Formats: sequence, structure tokens, C-alpha cells
Amino acid sequence: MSVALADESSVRADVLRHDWTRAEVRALFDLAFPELMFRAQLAHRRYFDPCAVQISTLLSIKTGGCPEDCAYCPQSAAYETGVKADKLMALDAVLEAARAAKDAGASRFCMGAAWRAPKERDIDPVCAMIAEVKALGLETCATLGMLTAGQAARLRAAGLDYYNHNLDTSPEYYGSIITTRTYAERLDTLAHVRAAGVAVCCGGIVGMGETREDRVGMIATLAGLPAHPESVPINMLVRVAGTPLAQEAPLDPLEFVRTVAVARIAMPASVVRLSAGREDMSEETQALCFLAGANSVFFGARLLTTPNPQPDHDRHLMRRLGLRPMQQ
Ligand code: SAM
Ligand code: DTB
Ligand code: SF4
Repeated sequence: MSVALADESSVRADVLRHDWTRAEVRALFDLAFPELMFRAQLAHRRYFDPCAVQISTLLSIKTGGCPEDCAYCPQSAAYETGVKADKLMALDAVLEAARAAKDAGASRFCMGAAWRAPKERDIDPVCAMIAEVKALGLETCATLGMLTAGQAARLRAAGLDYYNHNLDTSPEYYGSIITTRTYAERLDTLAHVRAAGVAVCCGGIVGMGETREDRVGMIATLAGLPAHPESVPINMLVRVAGTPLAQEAPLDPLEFVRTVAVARIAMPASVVRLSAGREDMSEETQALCFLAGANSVFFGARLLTTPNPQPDHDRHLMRRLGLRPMQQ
């Protein structure tokens, strides 16, 4: 067989690399599709059962009215998207949603807030949500914007397992997407989360008009973090009317699959999430993402504010593909 596996360093079970160069990541993107998929599957199988998929459910605990200007986001107050601004949800309503998520098969419950950063007075109510969701037997995840070291420590003490904070894109393209907070501030929050002992969920969005080189830069940056994020969400842009990216041309689905495969090879021990954008994706594309090493999805008819496939539809797809929920 003339399979180019001379350099297997990226998939050696005992080595997780943090020194990926852009040239190496670019070379992975440039591989012929069958080579890329084969290498992604090798990497996947060194660390995971390829038929097991981690299932998370999202809830927007504080929706809309966000002061940041993220060009993709329906919750920014800067754009007219029809999302109305709500206050922080009450604990009981959050717990009701968490119980429903657990009954539907989720093992992790992710609470998202449209904040630039939580205010000090927000931390106690969010800690109560985390503690009570955890008591239901779910893993907990939150995404609340920038955190100080002290806030990260308080969330951890309440039982927070994961914190989602995305780099979103390459350092060079970032300024075309967000002007109200810097890439460096994102890295600071990730460091605070890591230092507090909370697992990191960090990835990005593709299909925002970035170049392949930006996708290379995003994955090289993620893989170059001091520790790979335990969870790496790869989102396909959900094009929401009213946002500056509403008219963006759709990305070639095979380029999305490539991005998943490269993330899998560069961060082989991380859970890679086929994240937002599944509602507009064919089942065949989703199947290719699983073959490329994706091993997590959001389950439930809504992401934060936008639609996601119906649970029955997803159960049917998983059955057809022979996929089953990952055991915690
Ligand atoms: N406000 C917090 C923050 O930005 O860190 C937490 C919530 S924010 C909605 C979480 C993530 O959702 C963003 O970092 C972005 O990656 C993703 N996201 C938001 N809108 C999206 C869209 N239209 N398509 C794909 N992903 C999106
Ligand atoms: C992530 O990377 N994707 C999720 C989660 N982290 C918080 C959010 C997707 C949001 C899609 C747009 C919306 O529903 O508002
Ligand atoms: Fe606000 Fe987060 Fe949306 Fe940016 S992504 S506008 S920070 S809710």
C-alpha cells in the first residue's frame, strides 16, 4: 500500500504535540481526502471508540442584549435579529430543562449567557445552577464570557466541569469579526479556567468568510495551547438574518469535514464536537464528520437561540450510523 504514514508522530498514543507548525497543519489540510480521513481515523481510534458520541445539551440561561459586536452572533445588541433580551433565568426553570435533557440522553448540560463577562452579582446564582444541575447526575458546562481567576475558582468550587470559551478564528482574521474584545483577552480567560481546574472547551467557527489559512491558524493556535482543550467545538456558521455575516456564502461541506479531520489529528485525545450548523447540513456530511473524528454533538431542538435537529431525527441518524452515547 502506498499510504503516506511515514510521519505518525501526530497519532502516537504516548505523545500529544503542542508544537504544531502552521506548515504542518497546512500540509494536513492539503492532503488528498482519503489520506486525510485515514489519518484522522487512526488518530481517533488511538484514543476513542469511534462509535461512541458524547452528547451535550445547551440552554441559554441569559439571552440577548449582549454589548459585544461578534459579527456572527444573533445575541449582540448591535444587530437587529429579532432576539429579545431576557434576564437571567430562574433556577427552577433551568433545572426543569436540565432534567429534560438528561431524560433525552444528554450527559452534559451547557449553560450559556450573552454576557461580555459576568458581573460579581451574577456568580452566586450561576453557581447555584451549576451545583443543582450536577446534583442531577449531569456534567456541567458554562459559557459566560470573560472570567477573572477568582470567578473561575468560584465556579469550579460550585461543581463546574467544563467552561466553553472559543477562539473563534485565526488571530489574523479575529479583528474582522470582533472589535470589542481581543484575542489576548480570550487567552487570558482560558488560562484562568485551566488554572482553576475546570476542563476547557474551546474551538471556533468556520464559514465566516475566512481563508483556509485562517482555519490553519485557528487549529494551530488551539493545538499550541499549553494543554489541548478537552473539548473542541467546530461550529459551521449559522447565518442569522440581521447579523453582518447573514449573506456569507456557504462553505464547501467537504472543507468543513477537512477542518474536523485536522482538529482530530492535531488534538487526538480531545473530544471534537460537530457543533452548530447541523440543521443546514446533510446527513451525509454529518456522517463524514463522524468518520473524520467528530465524537460529540449538541442534542436538542435548539442551540442557544437557533434551531438544531429534532431529537427523534438525531436518534434515527445515530441508529442508522451505529453510533451510541459515550459512557461518562
Ligand atoms: N457570550 C459568551 C461568549 O461569547 O463567550 C458565551 C456565549 S457565545 C453565544 C458562545 C459561542 O457560540 C461563541 O463563541 C461562538 O463561537 C458560538 N456562536 C455564536 N453564534 C454563532 C453562530 N451564529 N454560528 C455558529 N456559532 C456561533
Ligand atoms: C459552541 O462552540 N457552540 C455553541 C456553544 N459553544 C455555546 C453555541 C452555538 C450557538 C449558535 C447560535 C445560537 O443558537 O444562538
Ligand atoms: Fe455576546 Fe457571546 Fe454573542 Fe459575542 S458571541 S455577541 S460575547 S453572546
